Amino acid sequence: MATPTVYKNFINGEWVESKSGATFENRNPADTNEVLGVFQQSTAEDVDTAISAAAEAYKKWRLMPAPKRGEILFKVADRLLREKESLSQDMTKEMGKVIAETRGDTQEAIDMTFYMAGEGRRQFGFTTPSEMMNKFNMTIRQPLGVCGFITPWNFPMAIPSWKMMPALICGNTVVIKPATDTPLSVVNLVKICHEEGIPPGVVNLVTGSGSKVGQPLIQDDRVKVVSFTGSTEVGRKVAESCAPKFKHSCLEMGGKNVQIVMDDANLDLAVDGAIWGAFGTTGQRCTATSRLIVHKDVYKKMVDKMVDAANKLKVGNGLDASTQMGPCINQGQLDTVLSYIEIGKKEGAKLMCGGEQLTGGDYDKGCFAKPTIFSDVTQEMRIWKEEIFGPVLSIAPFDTFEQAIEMANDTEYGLSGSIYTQDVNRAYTAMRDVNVGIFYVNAPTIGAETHLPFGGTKNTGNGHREAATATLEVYSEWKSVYVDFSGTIQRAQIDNQ
Ligand code: UN1
Repeated sequence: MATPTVYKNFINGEWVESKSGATFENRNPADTNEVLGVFQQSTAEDVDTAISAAAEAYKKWRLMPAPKRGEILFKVADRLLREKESLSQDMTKEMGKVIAETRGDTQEAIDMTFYMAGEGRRQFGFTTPSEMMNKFNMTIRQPLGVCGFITPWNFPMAIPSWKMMPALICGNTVVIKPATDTPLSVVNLVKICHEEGIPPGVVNLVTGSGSKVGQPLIQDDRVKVVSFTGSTEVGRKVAESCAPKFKHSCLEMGGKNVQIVMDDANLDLAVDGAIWGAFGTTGQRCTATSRLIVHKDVYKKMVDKMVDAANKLKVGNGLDASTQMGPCINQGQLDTVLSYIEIGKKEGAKLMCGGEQLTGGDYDKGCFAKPTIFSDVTQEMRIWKEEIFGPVLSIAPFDTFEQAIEMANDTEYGLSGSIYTQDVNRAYTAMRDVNVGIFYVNAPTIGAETHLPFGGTKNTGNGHREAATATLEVYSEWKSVYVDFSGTIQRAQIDNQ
């Protein structure tokens, strides 16, 4: 077997080894014998060097006119577009999701980069009349400094781009720690940023574990903004470590997303939506559909159709274009999925299909689970309440529309929700009353677009949004500017009485 490529950290415009001398392997979850590369097992010392580089580079980068920063991002976006296929192939190998989906992930990064490049000529503030004579008022956005990013493995390039591109266009510099399961996609992204003209020190990459790299990154006083995507449990710790310093943090965490199916819904469309929402990305999206609630009059029919469709899904290596669902990201995640299946069974939910690991032949090389459906799930069950992050769907019946809304909101999370109905009044009522950050009518819970705010209510987030112009609030602060050209002292609230 060929010796695997060694990938380095990227600090101050150079590829460098970790001072630790230690490395870790990145393996393909569809074939764990395949090592995709060896990455740096970095430590606090490497993080410190990267933050110093970012802090130094900030002095110049913040002063580069934003449209010029945008010109560089346009080049980055264009290059991502040209290399979309190879980037997506790399991503499927390290993450496992099917090639059509990794193309979508790369496309999401392209969209975000083009979008934020355009923000170089916007980032609008406003002017407003002063309450005094001969005085001019306006607002401008200002960057904050070094941003520290901890990014997940389920969207290996899209989510890093959601954080990096707005941070850069606002004039901040970046240190990113990618998930240990998917560092290659971030190496690829950072390499392109560098080669297309992002100056040394503006974007830095340090690979390694949460405890040795993530923690020192978020605790460093020179890091002014922390953006994290991952579990609610870890997000809470990130928030706690940012709080004493009043460090800004943008947290994008768990979901337990619901699809409501009314009795008047187009059932086949609802089935397509729920299958894609639940089993797309092997259920490993924060927006994945994990609860399907169905009006009692169409419940049996819907459950039967769902089971039929789930049983037909072709599970396998994502590089095969005919595969519809890839593996779980790693053995640990597969174990979590299998343990939730046991929990569901013990709690008395009805296992309708799946319910086990896929074995035999090539399946034995990877971390494959069968698409799993439980019906008759009740609101006390753990599989109703807890985020599983795998191909496990819970289905439950409801009686009235009001009950459906109550059930939809019966969760600690609030990321995404959806309703299938032909009744416009119910669609709008659900749109208003389901407590989530993203809502769909006659569409699945997954599939957000980059120019709309992305994020959730309750334990899903801390009030911030990623994507769209909403994310500029994370990466810039408002400065209100007053210019007095009266030549006299004018006292607000006093001299204008
Ligand atoms: C995530 O699951 O972490 O809306 C992100 C979607 C994708 C992004 C999901 N565009 O499903």
